[in-house]
Amino acid sequence: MITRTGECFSGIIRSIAGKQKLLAVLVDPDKFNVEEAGEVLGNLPEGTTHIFVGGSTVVKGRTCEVVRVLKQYSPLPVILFPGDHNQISAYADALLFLSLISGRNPEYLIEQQVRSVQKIKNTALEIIPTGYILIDGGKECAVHRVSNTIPLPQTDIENIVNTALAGQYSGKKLIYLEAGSGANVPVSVEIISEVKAALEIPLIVGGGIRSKQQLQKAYEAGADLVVIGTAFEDGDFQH
Ligand code: 1GP
Repeated sequence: MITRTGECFSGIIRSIAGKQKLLAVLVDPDKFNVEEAGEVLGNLPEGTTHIFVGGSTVVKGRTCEVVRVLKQYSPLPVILFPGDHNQISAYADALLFLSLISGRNPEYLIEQQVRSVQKIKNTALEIIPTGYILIDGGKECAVHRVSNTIPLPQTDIENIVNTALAGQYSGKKLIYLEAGSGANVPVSVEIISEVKAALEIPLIVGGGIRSKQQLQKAYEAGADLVVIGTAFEDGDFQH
């Protein structure tokens, strides 16, 4: 019998209760140079609390290699944020068990999840059920292309709030509002604040956040955890 600790999720809950905002840097395994891991991780933005690992399309086996190196160089929790069932590594601390609940494609609502079970069931990975909501970030993003689902328009706030609540009512432990990697426009503060006001579970926001001002605005609107990928890769968020 495998024991799953639940430490990552309880840590998130504790931080929120203590009014601490959380920051995850997203590592795309295909773009991460393991030879430079020490240097890259030495440049994490101030206040980084988590490392997320994932990409829309990743070469098979690459995630495991990258996660092992990240664990070697960093004490931070490493959480899988997989684009598909091949991006699962037992060396990570936790897995965002994502369902793309803004879309209606069964492949990303349940098929990928069923296919991942063989890879998860004999590991001690902490599994965190997460409702993943794709929102229009002003340009076609990889999630849109790969999942073949249409992002929700930023103007349709009621539908976004209802989708987040449907996720909570279905037992998700986190909701992730995603504008897409490299989005032109991040999720608006209006959306973040309305979703946050309706939800009782933690809220993650990512996609297109490129400056400290945007990060601060997302926190002030109610994001509990913000994810930064492209801006960190481009050196905008290094300290
Ligand atoms: C993408 O939300 C993340 O899944 C991060 O997006 O690369 O735009 O920071 P960026």
